[in-house]
Amino acid sequence: MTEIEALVNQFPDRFLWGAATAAYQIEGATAIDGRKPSVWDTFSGTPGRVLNGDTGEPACDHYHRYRDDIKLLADLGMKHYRFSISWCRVVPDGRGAVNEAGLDFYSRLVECLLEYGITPHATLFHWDSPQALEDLYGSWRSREIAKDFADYVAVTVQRLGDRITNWITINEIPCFTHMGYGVRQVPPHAPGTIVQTPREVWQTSHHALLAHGMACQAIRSASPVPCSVSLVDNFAVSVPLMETPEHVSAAKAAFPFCGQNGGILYPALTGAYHPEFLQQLGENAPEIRSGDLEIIHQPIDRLGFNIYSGVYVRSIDHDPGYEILPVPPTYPRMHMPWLQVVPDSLYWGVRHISETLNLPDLPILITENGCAADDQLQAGEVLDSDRIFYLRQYLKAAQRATQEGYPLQGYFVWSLMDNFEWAWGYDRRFGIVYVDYPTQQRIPKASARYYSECVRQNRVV
Ligand code: GCO
Repeated sequence: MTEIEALVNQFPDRFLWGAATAAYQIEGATAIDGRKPSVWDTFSGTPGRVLNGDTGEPACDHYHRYRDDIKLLADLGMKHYRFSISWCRVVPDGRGAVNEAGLDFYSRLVECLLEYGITPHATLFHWDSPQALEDLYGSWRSREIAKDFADYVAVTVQRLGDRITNWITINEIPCFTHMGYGVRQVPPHAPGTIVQTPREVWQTSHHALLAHGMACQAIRSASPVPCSVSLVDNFAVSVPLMETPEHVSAAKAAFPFCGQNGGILYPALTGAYHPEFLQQLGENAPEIRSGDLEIIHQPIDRLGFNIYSGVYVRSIDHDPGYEILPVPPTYPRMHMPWLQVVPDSLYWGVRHISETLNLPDLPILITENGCAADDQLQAGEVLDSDRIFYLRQYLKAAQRATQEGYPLQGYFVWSLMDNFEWAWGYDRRFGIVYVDYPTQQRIPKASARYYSECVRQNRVV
């Protein structure tokens, strides 16, 4: 390595490296040991909802193969692992009776991670809400879900909190609310409920914010030891078309108005919906009861940032002073319609938290970054140079953020292995490890070797 390479590509000491997965996407075993259906079982079991009729069964059969998968993680040199706990394994009806067999599974999983010296980071909700609560009160449409979620969280943390000290309340509120409920259209994500007004959709994300806040309180009171509490969001990132002062200002001005940022990230991190954003929502704004924002705005120890792509913004000389640019047809993208390659989105996402939201001391973890590629298994190998290209660019953006002193503390690749990619079923592969579904064989792709080497050297290779 030349001196320049060392300087340019090195991550700080103690940078945390890992891989991420989620319960419904890998576990399978959907109907054993007391687990009851989640909304994703119902959704994927409904013809026409998921590509090729794929369901969460058997996924990667991780429920039975977790020991081998953790050994694989260790072989790849991972020191951190982000996974999710399935609410409907632990409290199968969503409220009430606790299922010991469900908790036991996660207990065994954590034991195994610790045996290999891998630190667990547990997400308490990654979209698989109990179907029973959908039947009872329409899950996220009801305020009641926040309390039920907090109760499940308390039980889980009481039981596992001696060994798990990195907790994530909820993964990506925009996806299971704004993509799970739609106005006069079939929403692509579970529960897939068609509602009448955007206000009803905003109400579901407001309830999810409340659930996050109450879960933070539940974790802190239930944990037997000091722990770290995070929210994971996939906030939309405005990237300046050029790094000149006027375009940077435009990107900052646009940030609250990108995606749902002003109505999800802002209340969670600042304790208020972004005022102009709320004004723009007008009659579509959710009902916000007095005291809600205090509950929502809990102190968190870190922000988890899931980043795949971003939007370019330029400065314009008339109101509102910025323009969010459309994506040109030939813009490079990976194997998903929405997956434009915008490596700078990682850097700018981190910087927006520090500067645009003015939270320079809030540590950030990249809790997901990765891509789908049209992987070909040939002669026992997957030579996914396209995924390596993607990862290298994003890792360079991460390294830049650390070098400039932004509090980016770690990176988890999405995903450890190919898995159930929601409405796309098994058709799209995001893993650094190939899963041959008929045999359940795991085959590390070239990108797994690549990533493993970055981890080993603590730099972009
Ligand atoms: C996400 C999800 C993952 C997806 C990944 C690729 O948090 O969006 O956490 O479950 O599989 O993002 O789409």
